[in-house]
Parts: sequence; structure tokens; C-alpha cells
Amino acid sequence: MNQVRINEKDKVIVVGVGLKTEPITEIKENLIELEELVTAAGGEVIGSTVQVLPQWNPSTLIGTGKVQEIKEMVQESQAQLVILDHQLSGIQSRNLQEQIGCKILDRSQLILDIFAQRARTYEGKLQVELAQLLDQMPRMVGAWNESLSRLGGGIGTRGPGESALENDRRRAKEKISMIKKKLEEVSQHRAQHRQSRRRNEIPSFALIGYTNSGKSSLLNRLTGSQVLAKNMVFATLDPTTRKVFLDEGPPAVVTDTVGFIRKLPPQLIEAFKATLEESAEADILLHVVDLSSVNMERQIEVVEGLIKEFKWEDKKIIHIFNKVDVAPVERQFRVKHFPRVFVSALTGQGFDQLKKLMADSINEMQTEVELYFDRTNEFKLYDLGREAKIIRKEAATEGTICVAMMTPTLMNKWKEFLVK
Ligand SMILES: Nc1nc2c(ncn2[C@@H]2O[C@H](COP(=O)(O)OP(=O)(O)OP(=O)(O)O)[C@@H](O)[C@H]2O)c(=O)[nH]1
Ligand SMILES: [Mg+2]
Repeated sequence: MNQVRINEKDKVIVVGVGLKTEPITEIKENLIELEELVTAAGGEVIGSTVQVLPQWNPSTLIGTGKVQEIKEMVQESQAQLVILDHQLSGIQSRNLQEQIGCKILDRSQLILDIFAQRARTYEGKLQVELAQLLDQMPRMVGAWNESLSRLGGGIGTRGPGESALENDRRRAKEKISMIKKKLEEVSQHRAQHRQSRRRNEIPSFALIGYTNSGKSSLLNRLTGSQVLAKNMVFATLDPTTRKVFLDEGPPAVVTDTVGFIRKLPPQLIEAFKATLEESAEADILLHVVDLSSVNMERQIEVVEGLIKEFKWEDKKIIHIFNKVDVAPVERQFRVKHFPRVFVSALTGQGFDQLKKLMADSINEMQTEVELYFDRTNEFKLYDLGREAKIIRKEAATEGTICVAMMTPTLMNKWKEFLVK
């Protein structure tokens, strides 16, 4: 399938667009983020422009005057690529490509491209491929990219004519269902792991948050792991689960997963369902916020919007304000979210409080119960100690009495030893 992509070192012009009803500051902030995305994808931003419109232009999204202005910018700067900060239809892309005379991408396509560059695992690659196919389906138009081939655009420039269009659609549909099937298999395998964790009732946390907020760095410091943590958006695509030992609570697991961003392409959300399920299954969410970011508030809003969309609002959420080491102190006073903790994954500051908060929230889900083990069953105390926090043990005449903290599921598992 043909696809316009960003190449390493591509010279890029970014175009911020919005309607008059949107605050201009927001349009500009979005554009800055788009520039960061271009850099993350390996491109080089050499120019930018903004247009605020009373309404969208159905044939080119932006106004004809703006199209002309961008065309001149491209000619002058020899840019290879123009990226608009808004979803484009297939027709709009084609028209812009023809009129401006270079490759055109929109924000979703750029994000998908970054995901494609980052995907390393079998599952990650499948998810990205699925997202791209889902994204392309509605964009498919006849004679796609023909104008580009006249310009000697290189890869992905030969396209089907109108007659081949139906054929292409059908092939894409077939491929989509094939990938979905493969993904199903992978996710079933992971679900089995989750089930066994469930059976043992190990409490689970999921790190969620805006991309680059420090989720992987937190996982590393919390669990002594070494997953990739890097100053780039979407460094993490695949979920990783690790054990964490909290001094004041039972052992638990923490899952690190893909980060969020504003205007996350819906196709990505659909394709990454299995990955997102890891967070959906967690008992407690750890919402990681970059306290040092000037866009902190909007980033929180974006994540909270997605929490609603995924129907996670009823979950217990701990807010972790990360990067205190580089954030202006007064910013802490602006924070209204509870429960919360200020930490630095870099220096370890605040981690004692974080662990305490995590342990407390597990303990909140638990109640104190008394169990009795007669001599023949006393060896089971060892297993119990691994699964539950034991508060005290007392020798009784024919065995041991034990007081422990348990969740309802765990109580069910140990019910034959429970003392009324
Ligand atoms: N100064 C400072 N930098 C931090 C802190 N935590 C993380 N970072 C840096 O922030 C960048 C992003 O960290 P990651 O842990 O990769 O962030 P992430 O949330 O996993 O990002 P994605 O996986 O890309 O969504 C890295 O360069 C980290 O070194 C912190 O507490 N202080
Ligand atoms: Mg990460």
C-alpha cells in the first residue's frame, strides 16, 4: 500500500490550524508540540505558519491564499514535506499535494510514523500496522500520489487509479482481519499471565500518563529494572510488568505502558487495545505528570479525558508529580489533585512517600482477618506470607493463629483457614 512517510533529515514546514472558536494560544501550543513530534521522527523543522479560519475548507482544509503562501515557502526553502496539525481527508491531502508540490502529512500520520519507527516487538509491529491500515482506509482515493510521482517523490509514489481502488480497499480489509487475528493470539497469551497473577491476587499498579512524563524512569527506580527511558516521545510502546516490593505492603506488580498525547489518533487507540488492557486490569492507576512542563495542566486534561474515554474513572488513581528536581517550586502549589506525591525518578526524591502511598492504597483494599492453621497445615504459612501481609502470628495449642491483611479475593482463596 502506498504511504507518504517522513524520512530521516526531511526538511519540514509545519502548519498550525484552528477555527476561530479555539483559543489561539492552544493552536500555538499544539504547533510547538507538532514541531517536537517532527524532531522525534527524525525530521528538521525549517519553517512554520499558522492559519485561523472561520470554517474548514472542504477541498484543502486551509484557505487558498494560505496554500499559495505555503507553496512559496516550500519553493524557497526546498522543503520535502508539509505537515498540518489537523486531520486531513484523502481528497484534501491529494489536493494539497498537487497544489503545493511536495509530500503532505497530517498530525495522525506523523504520530503513526513515529510509532512505526519505534515498534520493536512482534505485537508492537502488528499493532502499528493495524493502526496504519485503519488510518488509510477512509483516506483512499483514486489516482493517489500520481502528482507526486511526476515530482520524482521516490518511495510510495505510485498509486492505483480509480479502477484499482476497490481492489485496494478489499485487500486492506483482508489484511486488517488477518492482523486482528494474529493480535488476538498474542493478547490471549498475555491474558493467561494476567489470570495467574489474579489467581494469586497480587495487587497491580499501572503507570499511565503523557508521553515523556517519566513513566519508564519511575518503573526502573521502583522495581530496579532497566527498561528504555529516553528523552523522546513514545519511547515505550510495549507493556512491561515488574514486581515491586513495598516495605509496608504485600508484593505487587507495576506495569509500564505506552504514553498518551493530545489528539491521539483513534486508530491507534483501537489498534493498541490489548496494550491498554494491561492498564485497564490494574487495581490502581499511577498517573505520572511532568511537573516541569509548562503544559502540565493541559497534559493532565488530556490524560483525564482518555481515562474517561477508557472508562477508568472508577479506579483508584494516585497522581505522581515527577521531575521535581527541575520544576519551579511554586508549581507544586498549583496542583489540586489528590492523592498525590512529588517525586524525582532521577534523584529518588519522594520515593519513600510514593511507596508508602502505594502500600496504603493496597492496604485500603484489604481488611484484617484471622486465620488458623493446625499442625498439618502450618507449612502453608510460608505461602500466605508471600501473598498477604502478616500482622502477627501466635502459637496456639494445636497450631498457629495468624492475623493478616487480605483482599476479598484472597480471603476467598484462604477461606478454609479463616476464623469467624
Ligand atoms: N530531570 C528529570 N528528568 C527525568 C525525570 N524522570 C524522567 N526524566 C527524563 O525524562 C525523559 C523521559 O523519561 P521516560 O521515563 O522515558 O518517560 P516515559 O513517560 O516513559 O516516556 P514515553 O515512554 O516516551 O511515553 C528522559 O530523558 C528521562 O531521563 C526526573 O525526575 N527528573
Ligand atoms: Mg516509557
